[in-house]
Amino acid sequence: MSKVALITGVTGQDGAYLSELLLSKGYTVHGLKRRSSLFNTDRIDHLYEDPHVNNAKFILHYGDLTDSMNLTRIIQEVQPDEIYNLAAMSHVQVSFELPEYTANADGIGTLRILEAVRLLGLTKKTKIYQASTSELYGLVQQVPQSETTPFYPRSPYAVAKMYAYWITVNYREAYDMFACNGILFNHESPLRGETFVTRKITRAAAKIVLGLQDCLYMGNIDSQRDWGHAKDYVEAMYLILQQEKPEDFVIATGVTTRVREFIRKTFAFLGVELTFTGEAENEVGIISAIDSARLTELGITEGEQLKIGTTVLKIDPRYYRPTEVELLIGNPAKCDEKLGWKPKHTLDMLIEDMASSDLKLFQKDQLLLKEGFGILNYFE
Ligand code: NDP
Ligand code: GDR
Repeated sequence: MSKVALITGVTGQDGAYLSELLLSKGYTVHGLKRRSSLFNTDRIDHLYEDPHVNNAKFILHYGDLTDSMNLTRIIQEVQPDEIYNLAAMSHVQVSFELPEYTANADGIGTLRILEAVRLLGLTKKTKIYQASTSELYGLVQQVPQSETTPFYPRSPYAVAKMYAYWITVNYREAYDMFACNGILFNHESPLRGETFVTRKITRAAAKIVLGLQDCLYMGNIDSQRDWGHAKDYVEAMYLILQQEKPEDFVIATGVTTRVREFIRKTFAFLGVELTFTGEAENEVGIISAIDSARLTELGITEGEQLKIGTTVLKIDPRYYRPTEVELLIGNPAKCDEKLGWKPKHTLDMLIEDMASSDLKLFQKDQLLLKEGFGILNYFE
């Protein structure tokens, strides 16, 4: 009998990679997706199976973390061996604008799943993975951050996730459930949501070199993040639920990088050298060299504004957060020792993957525009 997994947040970045991984291991995968007025399954369309076919291995259900009855019914129907609770309002800055909803979905949503498993009498059958986050560490207490570092959350998102973290620990201890937190540091990919910083940068850099965008507007480019590749991180999620004992794990690379360095490396990959000048809100990024051979190698038809001396990056305080998390660097000692997990991608490999994927995406748009089909109309 193949194992059965239920993934909440299946339409998100991690949901897509985790579905691929579990299907490749022979699981039957049930996914919870939200109703939306437009299709929201782009990231998992390649996994779609016609529901009219018998023995489908990938099955989607409408659901929402704010609806207890819906969650209880689906868990009852699916009888999962493993639940991966990945659904969340996951944008830190947006959580300042939607604090109550974030608390409901990200905090109480986790309780709803744990309680459903308990009430349905599945505590001995169903293992639960909770998507916890390095944002819990917030204001720097000690670095590198490990499983024993104290939490100091700095956003409504992080505070909601802190509730989710502790309620997972509490249900494990109170009801002897196999419920674990993966405290994952930032992980990115070509499937990353467009408004997270890495994807915003790789998209903008690709558009700028193709002449489809003039300028990239950024917030705090001095914060530091421990960035890994989402493909590697979903393997860690799986491994956490395959352990003998339920435990919480930090998943990180152990390397931290400033946002400005991510920007510099992305442009460099695309053949453009950026130099930063000025202070604070007046800081700008200016093109200081162009590697024409590299542009040709990448098939880039240079945009007209791609000239030395052009300003392509400005700071917009609109993107500053009311409270910022300045420095994240994880200590991966425990996941290395107990899970045997190590990241396979370096930061340079991640940037290459993301920037080449976005370059291809916008080269297609450039071609369509040249042939008179469509207009560029992306909200940033
Ligand atoms: P995404 O934002 O890409 O995906 C979030 C998913 O949750 C989407 O499928 C979204 O649906 C769904 N969702 C949002 N609100 C609800 C709701 N109320 N009910 C049901 N589904 C909902 O996030 P990631 O894939 O990057 O992250 C996965 C999880 O891991 C999240 O919980 C995130 O907070 C956490 N995390 C992420 C890290 C990262 O660096 N990526 C690091 C640490 C933790 P829709 O597609 O309809 O919007
Ligand atoms: P983060 O990711 O807040 O770490 O949360 P994000 O990519 O949004 O920000 C990283 C850092 O970049 C700075 N920054 C900007 N961020 C965005 N989004 N847009 C900008 O224009 C910009 N300019 C500078 C931010 O201030 C921040 O310091 C992510 C999410 O996936 C969470 O769900 C997850 O829990 C954590 O990672 C770990």
